[in-house]
Amino acid sequence: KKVCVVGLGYIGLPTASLLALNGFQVHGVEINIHTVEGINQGKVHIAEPELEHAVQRAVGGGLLKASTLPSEADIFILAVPTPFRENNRPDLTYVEQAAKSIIPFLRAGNLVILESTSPVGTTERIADWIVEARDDLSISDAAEYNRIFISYCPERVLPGQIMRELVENDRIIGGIDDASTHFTAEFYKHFVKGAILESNARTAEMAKLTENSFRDVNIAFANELSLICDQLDINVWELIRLANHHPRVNILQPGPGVGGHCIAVDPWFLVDAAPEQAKLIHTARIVNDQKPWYVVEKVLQQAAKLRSPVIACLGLSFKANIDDLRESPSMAIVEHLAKMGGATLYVAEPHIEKLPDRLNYENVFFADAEEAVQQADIVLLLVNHEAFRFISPNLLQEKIVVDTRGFFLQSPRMEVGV
Ligand code: SAJ
Repeated sequence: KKVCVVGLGYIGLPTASLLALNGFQVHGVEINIHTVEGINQGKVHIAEPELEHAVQRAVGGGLLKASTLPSEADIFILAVPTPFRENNRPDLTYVEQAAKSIIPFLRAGNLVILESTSPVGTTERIADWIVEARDDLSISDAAEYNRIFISYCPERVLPGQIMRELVENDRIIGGIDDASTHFTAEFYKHFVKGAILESNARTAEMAKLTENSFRDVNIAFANELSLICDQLDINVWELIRLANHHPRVNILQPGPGVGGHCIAVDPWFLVDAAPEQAKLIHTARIVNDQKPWYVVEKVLQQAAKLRSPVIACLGLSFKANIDDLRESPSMAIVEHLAKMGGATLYVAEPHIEKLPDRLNYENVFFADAEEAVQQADIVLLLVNHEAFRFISPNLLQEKIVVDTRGFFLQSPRMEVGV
C-alpha cells in the first residue's frame, strides 16, 4: 500500500519513516524545499532521538521519498501545524491547504486521516471540502462504489520519546462514520502496539484537546501553589512531595511557565469553542502565562540589592533535555532581563551551539554552566537539564539562588524558590 504523508515536521516525519520501516511505500510532502532535499539524502531537520537513523534506513531502503507536491496514494495522512492567531483563535490555514492539496489525487476507496491537533468539527469540514470539490466522489455509506473514508487520529507523542511512543501509545480513532473508523483502525494496527480505541471524529478531536488541557490545568495548580508558598514562606517542592504521599493526590511540578507548541496552545481551542463554559481551562492558561513574569519580578527584586549584578541563567529550552526553544518561558524570561539592562547575563544552554539572535544584547554572554555560576551573584535555574546535575553545591553556597524548578531546592535550606 502507498501512503502520502503531508507535513514532514515533528509528527509527519517520524510517522512517515515508521510506516516505511513497516513496509509501506511512503511519499512525504513538505512545502520547504530544503527539508525535502535533506530528507531525500537521509538528513533530518529535527533533533529527536532515533529519528535520523529511522529516516536513513527508510530512504536508503527506497521506501521513503519526499517532494513538495502530493501524488496518488491509498492512504493520506495530514500532519501539519494548527497554530493560533494573536486573538487566541485557531488558525486552520495549513490544514485547509493540506486537505485541498490532496483532493485532485483522491480516488474511490482512499482513506484520509487528519493527525493535526484541531478544533472540534475540523474532520467534518475536510469531508465538506472534498464533497464540494469532487462531485465524482462520495463520503457517505450510501455510495460505496465511489466513496472516500475520512478519520481523525490525534498524535499523542512526547517530544524526546517520539519514535518509541508512536509505537507504544494507545491511539484514539474517530471516523466521520463507522466504516471510516474501522478502516483507519485496521491501518494503525500495522504499526501501533498500544490499544486502538474506536470513537467518532468529534469525540476524538475533543479527546486530544482534553488531554493537553488536563495537563495545563494541573500544572497551573502547581504553579498557583508555588505563588501561595512563596507568600507563606514554604518550600513548595517539599510541600508537593509530602502531599503526593496521599494515595489519591498527584500534583505536578511548578516551573517558570508552560512552553512548547501544544499544552500552551490547545486549551485555547476549547476556550474559543465554548467561552462561557471553559472557565477553569481559561484561568489555568492565564495562571501559566503569568508565571514567567512573576519569575522576572523575583529576579529583579534580588538584583536590586546588588550594585552591578551578574546573573547566571541556566537553560533556555521549554523543558528538560531537549533543544527546542519554541514558546519557551525560559527564553521569554532571559530576553526580558536582557532587554531591561542593568545586569550582566551569562546564559548556559548545553543543547544549543550558540545563543539565538533574540538574545543578541551587549550584556548577554553564552557560557558553560559552571563558568556561568562561577561568575554570578544570582543563579537563575530555568530548565532542569540533566547536564546541570554536575554543578557542585559548593559553587552555589555564596550565591542567591532563584530556582524555578526545585532543581537545587530539594531541601528547605536554599533561599529563594518560586
Ligand atoms: N511542565 C511543568 N510542570 C510539569 C510538567 C510540565 O511546568 O509538572 C511544563 C514543561 O516544562 C513544559 C510544558 O509544561 O514547558 C509542557 O511539557 P510537557 O512535557 O508536559 O508536554 P509537551 O508539550 O512536550 O507534550 C505534550 C504531551 N501531552 C500530554 O502529556 C498530555 C504529549 O503527549 C503530546 O503529544 C504533546 O503535548 C502534543 O503534541 O500535543
